[in-house]
Amino acid sequence: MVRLFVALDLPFEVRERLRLLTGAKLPGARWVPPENMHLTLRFVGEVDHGRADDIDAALGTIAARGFSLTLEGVGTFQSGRRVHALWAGVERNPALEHLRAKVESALVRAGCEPERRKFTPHVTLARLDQPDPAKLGDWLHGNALFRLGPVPVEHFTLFSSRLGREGPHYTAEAAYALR
Ligand code: 2AM
Repeated sequence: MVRLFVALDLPFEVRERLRLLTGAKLPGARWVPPENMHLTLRFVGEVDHGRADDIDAALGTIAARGFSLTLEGVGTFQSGRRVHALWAGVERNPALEHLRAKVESALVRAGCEPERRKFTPHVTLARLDQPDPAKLGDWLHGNALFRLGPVPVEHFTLFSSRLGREGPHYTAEAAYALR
């Protein structure tokens, strides 16, 4: 079995700029290291190797144009009253939505269950465990005007993920060009 997701990897300079948002003294935050930063198009989860091959083949048939995107703003994900992640957002982008829709139909063709959750494009910057509300508020306020772009998108990537004691380790299994 292998744990997969489809994502945009981010250019080195973009991850370095995002790194400047991380590392603040925010008790309860586990900051994502720059090498792990990405924009998820679709989480797949655990599949067997046969299904992984089908996914790779289906993603390989996608024809879509390259585009650019702009990262914009910061925010949090919450479940109930628990704030569990900090992210950088993405300016509205029809080309990104179009690519996401193509990835979704390719995965369904490859036998994956349809994704029912709404797509909220973001780059996760930290996972949170009971963060200090005042410090979290300061961080959100201090980075509210964050904006970075244009970021060129010339391919998308199928990643595998291994969960280790030090956090997840992502490996690019295949990249698919956009032209
Ligand atoms: P996140 O950035 O919001 O945490 C690899 O785990 C990627 O898949 C992460 O970027 C993660 O999004 C995303 N993902 C989406 N749904 C997930 C799930 N149920 N479990 C783990 N990761 C998920």
